[in-house]
Amino acid sequence: MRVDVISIFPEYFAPLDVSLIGKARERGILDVHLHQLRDWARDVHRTVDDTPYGGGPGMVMKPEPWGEAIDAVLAADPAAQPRIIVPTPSGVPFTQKLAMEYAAEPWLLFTPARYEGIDSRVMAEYGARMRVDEVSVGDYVLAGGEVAVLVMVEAVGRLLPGVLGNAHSAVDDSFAPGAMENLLEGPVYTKPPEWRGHEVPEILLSGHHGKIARWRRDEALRRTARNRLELLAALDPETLDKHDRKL
Ligand code: 6GU
Repeated sequence: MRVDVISIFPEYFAPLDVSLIGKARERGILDVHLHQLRDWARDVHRTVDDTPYGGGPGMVMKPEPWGEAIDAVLAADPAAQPRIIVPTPSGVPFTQKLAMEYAAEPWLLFTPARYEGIDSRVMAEYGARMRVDEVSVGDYVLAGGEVAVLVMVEAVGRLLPGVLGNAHSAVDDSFAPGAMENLLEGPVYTKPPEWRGHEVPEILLSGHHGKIARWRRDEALRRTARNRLELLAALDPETLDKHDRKL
């Protein structure tokens, strides 16, 4: 998968050199291209923002540098088109489902903004020619979209074939389609069996796979009810019944 990021802070993406994503890049599974938006500014000060039409606080990112930067990225492969992802707190929620959708794309282009966001005509221009998603990573406001891009690249990158080893699989993840759809994972334990007076639940030491599976599912349901009641409410009763009848 190719990933392009246009930002006024390309140095924000140093973490993509590290760990799982860093390895995926070394192995050629993920091809990341970072671009400095200011390279496409026209004036000596390399200005990328201006005051908002209609008044109000803050600054808005000018359309011209974004247009030229995006055109330059698109020219890297005229035979293909990336899915353009515009991080914004006003966007649709980024979910595991969307991460899986992005993981199936050959090319993603992220356009993280600073200030009050990008002049909306940029999204209109490219939205008329290709898929442009305005996406939010949660109901809070970040100083810019860069960290949101790190979140999305990590969530998508770990789903690419060959990135996760057998040691950890995406199948049992919270939110994974299937049995864990809309459920949070329960607690996990490792050795020693007793630590500072806290014991590992006995069932996990029993070797009884059927009972362990039932216990894990109960814990997942319990944690979901406690932390995310709205997820439990959204569970399809048929799905719930199907996976629970098996245990
Ligand atoms: Cl994608 N950007 C910013 N600036 N703030 C956010 C966000 C994105 N998602 C949640 N808050």
